[in-house]
Amino acid sequence: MRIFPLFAGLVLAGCATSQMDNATEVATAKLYRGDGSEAGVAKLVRKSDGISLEIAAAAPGQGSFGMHLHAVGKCDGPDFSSAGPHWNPAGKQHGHDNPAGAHAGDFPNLVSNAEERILFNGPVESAGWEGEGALFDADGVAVVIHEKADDYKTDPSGNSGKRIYCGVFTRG
Ligand SMILES: [Cu+2]
Repeated sequence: MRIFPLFAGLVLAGCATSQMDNATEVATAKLYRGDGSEAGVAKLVRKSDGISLEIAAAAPGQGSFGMHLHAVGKCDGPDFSSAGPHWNPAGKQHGHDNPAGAHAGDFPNLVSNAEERILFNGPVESAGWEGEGALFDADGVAVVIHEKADDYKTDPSGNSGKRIYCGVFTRG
């Protein structure tokens, strides 16, 4: 009988922990073209098993398009240079095919589908959510989609050309 209170305590502790772990936080970004029109939406979703990035947007055309998280949550058109370089808290070079890579903000190319949409859902590797060096640091974070495919190796931008969509993530 003496084991029961201990067991109950463990169960309660387990519940409290799993409720915290299950708390989902979502940050949303409307994607804008350089002319100010809306192209779609992006989400950063934080769950107990990590952070993921979701994209649902009109395709800019047929083909593949580079996509990255950029270091500054600011999307001033038409060129979106205000979003700064790729999000890179670890100070690496660009690209998963680069021996000195990759940026934490590097992602696979988006590919337009038969409905002329671009859809993506994938993990944000080794990312913190909030604070210095995390996604939501003092200057925030943006997602940028480029006019060309990322070659996954050319530093610093994967030779992916102009920035054609940009979105600033807002929490809550
Ligand atoms: Cu980019």
